[in-house]
Order: sequence, then C-alpha cells, then structure tokens
Amino acid sequence: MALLSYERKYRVRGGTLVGGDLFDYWIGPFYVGFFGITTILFAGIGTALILYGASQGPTWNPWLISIAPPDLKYGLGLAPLLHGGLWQIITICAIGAFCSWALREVEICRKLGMGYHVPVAFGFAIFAYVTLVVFRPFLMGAWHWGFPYGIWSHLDWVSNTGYQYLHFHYNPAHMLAVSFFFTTTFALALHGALVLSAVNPLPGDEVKSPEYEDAFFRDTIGYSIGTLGIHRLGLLLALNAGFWSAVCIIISGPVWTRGWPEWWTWWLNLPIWH
Ligand code: UQ2
Repeated sequence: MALLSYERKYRVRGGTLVGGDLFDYWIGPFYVGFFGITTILFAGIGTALILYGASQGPTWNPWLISIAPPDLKYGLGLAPLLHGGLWQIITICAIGAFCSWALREVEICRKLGMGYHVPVAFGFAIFAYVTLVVFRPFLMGAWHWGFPYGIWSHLDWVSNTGYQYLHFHYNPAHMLAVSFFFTTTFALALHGALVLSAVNPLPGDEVKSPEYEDAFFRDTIGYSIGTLGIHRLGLLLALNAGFWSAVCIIISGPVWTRGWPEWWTWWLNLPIWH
C-alpha cells in the first residue's frame, strides 16, 4: 500500500467525460471510470467469443487457432455465426475495447491536467487496425477481405496479400512505412543509449546533466536536437510509421489492383525519356 499513499496526491476527482462521479473510483492501482467498465465488457465478450470459436474449430493449439472472416458471397452483410459471424462480432468488440481504452486514457489525462498525446498516439494504432478490418473490406465490398484472428493465420494473410500485388516492397507507401519503423528504432536506440550513458556513470562518478547529452551529439555530428526535441521527433516518427502502414494497405485494392512493381512504369513513361 506504500505506493498508493504516495499516489494519493494524484488521485483527484473529476475530468470524466461520461457518468459524472458514478464510476470515478479506483480498484487497487487501476482507475475504473465509465470507459474502464466498457473496456472490460468489450474485451471480456470478445475473448469469450474467440474461445467459443476455438471450441468449434479443429484445434486448441494456441498457434493455430483461427477465427476467419466471412466468405466472399456474404458481401457487406451479416454472416452466420460459425461462417464469419463470430469474426464480425469479435471485430466490433475489439474496436469497442480499443476506443474505450483510448477514452479512459483521455479521462486520466483530464484528471491530471496533462496533454492528450498518449490517447492521440494510441488513436493512430486504432486507425491502422480499423483500416485493415473495416475501411478496406468496406471499400472492396466484402468483410471477407479482413484478416483472420489467429497467430499463424494472420501471418499467412499478410504473406498472401503481399503476393497478390506481386511484390509489396514496391508499394511506395509501404516503403515510407518501413522507413519510418526503422527510423523509429534508430531514434529510440540513440535516445535510450544516450540517457543511460548519462544517468548510469561508472561507480563513484557523477550523474551527467542534459548539457553533457547535448555536448556528446554536438561533438559527434555538430547538432543536438535537445531533450524535448528528441521526444517530439520520436512521436512524429512513430505516428508516421502507423499512418503510412494504414495508407499502404488502403491503396492496395481500392486504388491499385495490379502488381506494385508495375506502378513504377510512370517513371519509365516520363516524357523526358522520349
Ligand atoms: C539529442 C538529445 C537527446 C537524445 C538524442 C539526441 C540532448 C536526451 C538521441 C540526438 C538526436 C538527433 C541528433 C536526431 C537524430 C535524427 C534522426 C532522424 C534519428 O540531441 O538532446 O536527448 O536522446
């Protein structure tokens, strides 16, 4: 309970979006709130439906359990429970749980008088997921095009979808997304290493201040982005990784139906070559 008494100062009333004081309480270390309740309900129902679907399937091997989206013939309609209907309800539960979680984060931000950066960032992840299972299937006219909920099966889906466009690495938005993912890990490696190098000196040495961190990068590359700047850069890079991932899949099908290598013929067809 020592941690809880330390945290008492931060356990302030108010900031709720829905329900006033009704759900404004904690269970142990966890803030509940209206959206804590809806998160638990959506996640609980969704998980139970996955387990039910698994019980009706051929295996209990956790790697191989899979809940598949409906057949193409069901279009954008409802499918029978064991023929994609479960997938449809589980998708609704997942979106409900993710959005509830984001709104619970918003309530906690408001309580603490903080900015909304964390829920906004999480919103990009939700956007990427919804693009895969709602926006793209909707634009292509069938829920069938969503990905199956299984560890192995979703990997097969990614591979098959990539080969459907011959070579997904030629997708320009995919190139951007991958570059942002790599740059994000590069920035976090630099930042994590730099901070640890400053605050974990050799035994007997003093912890170094941010001026040392600036000096290190000025000595190395002539430029330091600064202690606030590196976090702005990190957030920008990570949000772009998620955003361009969503773009690269939404344009595959709804915008471009042929192989991605062929898309680059616009370059060969430039009038300057003729
Ligand atoms: C920095 C700084 C930090 C950092 C890092 C840098 C004191 C503790 C990592 C260095 C980062 C730079 C120069 C930007 C690199 C650019 C890309 C696109 C990866 O200056 O300020 O604060 O953690």
